Amino acid sequence: MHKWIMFIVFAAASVLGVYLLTTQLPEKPVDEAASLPPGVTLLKVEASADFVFDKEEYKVKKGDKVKLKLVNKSGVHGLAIPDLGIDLQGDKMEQEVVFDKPGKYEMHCAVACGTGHLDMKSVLIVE
Ligand SMILES: [Cu+2]
Repeated sequence: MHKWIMFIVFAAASVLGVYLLTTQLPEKPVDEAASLPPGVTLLKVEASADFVFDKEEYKVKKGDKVKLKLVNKSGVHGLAIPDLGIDLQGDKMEQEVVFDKPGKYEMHCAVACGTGHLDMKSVLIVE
């Protein structure tokens, strides 16, 4: 009799465990910033199928060590900042950059993604 109760408790706990694993864990936001090396900040640029980046301008401070990361929310895009020699696309979607020259840099999509491709632009400001 006692064994049965233990078994049921164990089974219920297992089911609950599996339920929690399958339903809750994937929704947990991953704190990407926490995994960065010390002194490095994350600059995430999100591109979407409407041929836009998520911001019209991105700001960093001179001397900042930044992990620049492009995330394609939908569609296939790239991120190029020609004046800084940055070209993110395909297998290479992130790069560590030290911005040591203040200025305004044009950034644009690096992958011919469709009709709005040529308008897919944004600005990076190094203060
Ligand atoms: Cu494009």
